[in-house]
Amino acid sequence: MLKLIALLMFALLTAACGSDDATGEDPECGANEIYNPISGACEERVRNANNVNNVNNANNVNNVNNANNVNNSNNANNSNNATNNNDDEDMGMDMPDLLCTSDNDNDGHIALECGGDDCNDLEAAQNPTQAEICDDLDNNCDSIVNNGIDCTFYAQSDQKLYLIDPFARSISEVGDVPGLFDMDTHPDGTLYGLTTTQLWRLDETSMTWVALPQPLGVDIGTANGMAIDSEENIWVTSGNNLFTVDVTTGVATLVGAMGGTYSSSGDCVVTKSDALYMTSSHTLTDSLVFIDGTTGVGSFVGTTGFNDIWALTSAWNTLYGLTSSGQLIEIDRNNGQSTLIHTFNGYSFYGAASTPDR
Ligand SMILES: [Ca+2]
Ligand SMILES: [Ca+2]
Ligand SMILES: [Ca+2]
Ligand SMILES: [Ca+2]
Repeated sequence: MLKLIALLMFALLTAACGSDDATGEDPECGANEIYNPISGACEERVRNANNVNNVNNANNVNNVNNANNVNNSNNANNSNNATNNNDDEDMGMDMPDLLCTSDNDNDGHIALECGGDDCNDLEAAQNPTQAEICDDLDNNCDSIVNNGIDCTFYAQSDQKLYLIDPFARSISEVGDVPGLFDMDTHPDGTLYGLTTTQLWRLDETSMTWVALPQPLGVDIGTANGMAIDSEENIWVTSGNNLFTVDVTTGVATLVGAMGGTYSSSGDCVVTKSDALYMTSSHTLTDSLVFIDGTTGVGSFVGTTGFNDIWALTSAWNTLYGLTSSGQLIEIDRNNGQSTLIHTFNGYSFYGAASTPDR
């Protein structure tokens, strides 16, 4: 009896295991057959494609194949790109390639967007081998304009000394001045300043102004313009007259009258080629006047469109003017026509000075 019960349990277990056979394999099925637990019979394996699991597997296989196909497709494209950039079918890549074949500004550098290193292929003064200079450009293509160089000149009110960067449109106060009407830089780098009766020089060590041994010595009236050329001549304009001042003694000498109705409005300046100019208030707006340093005779150049240009300086091949109302302007020395660069609100400029190397 016990044995019969045991045999019945064995039969039941065997039947249970057979129905739960995860693999569907049956040792009595043929090599190309698989046991179907639902029908309870062996069936050809090909028919098992209908089995839900097998269908999923087949889909998975298809998906993998599809994924591979996509990759293969990409690989094929990559291969095409690597071997043939001028493939006619790849229009998106062709346009920059054509541009890349030329150096538009002829500075020897291909444009950045074409794989070169020229940050501006339309400006020859900009490329990685260009030295940074004082202008409005990032010459060396490191994304910073005028970095690593000093692009300032001196400017003054009647009491304060400033440094102005005309490219950054910035101003900073660096010291005091003793009521100067104007100033300029000597070729040796010393800054000289002028009052109506005295020449001064700046001791840069102590940042204090020192009066020259003697007063100007002659009545120069309301002298308001001063400039120093490369031969150490100090020029002073006052009304309609031109003077020179001895840099050692500080004594002034009359050169001559300018003639006409010219009247120094606030400053004179020498260019790097020692041409002497001043602004004159004899016209509705200030004019630019050329002065012959030998005779003192003036020649009208043109009107500026600005009033009270009390400071002039020549730097970086540009003639700058500053007005009593804080305007920074650029003056065309050929015709006097001027453009506003920036207004420093709250400032009143009396003089300006650059250095000889500018
Ligand atoms: Ca270029
Ligand atoms: Ca360039
Ligand atoms: Ca730069
Ligand atoms: Ca620059």
